[in-house]
Amino acid sequence: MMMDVDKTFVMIKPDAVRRNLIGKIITRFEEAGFKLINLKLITLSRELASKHYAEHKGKPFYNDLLAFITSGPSIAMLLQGEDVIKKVRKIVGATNPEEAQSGTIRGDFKEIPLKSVTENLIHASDSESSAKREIYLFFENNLE
Ligand code: IDP
Ligand code: MG
Repeated sequence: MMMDVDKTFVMIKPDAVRRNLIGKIITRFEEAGFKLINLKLITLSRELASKHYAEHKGKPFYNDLLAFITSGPSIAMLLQGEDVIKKVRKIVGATNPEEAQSGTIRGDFKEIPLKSVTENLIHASDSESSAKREIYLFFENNLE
């Protein structure tokens, strides 16, 4: 099965959806020149969440992470463009919003005071292999 490597999986997490930040976040990716090629609003089941975050199973934050990510709707999307995986990770910013630079999504939209590292607004695939896996999990039909 071949896949275009210039695609990545991004998910606007439930905290950002609750705070009405969907439009502002998508705007950042459009202004960076990336194409939105698929999008859906989805409340993750416990089963899907545990597949998505399988690499974190057993970590101290794992249970909180699953409770949070299933706590309300998320926006799952597929972005396409040159070097999109790496560039999108830069636009997203550091995992811990406290460490995220201004100009990044996590840096600019973090809640002050910070609630937790878990509620960090957005997910983006971190490598070609995770992009492939995550696209398959959420948008099976877009794997080619
Ligand atoms: P990433 O989302 O920047 O790729 P990962 O290390 O893959 O970061 O962690 C997945 C998610 O788990 C993070 O986005 C965040 O929601 C949560 N998380 C990661 N590290 C911590 C932590 O130390 N405390 C609480 N939650 C964390
Ligand atoms: Mg990650």
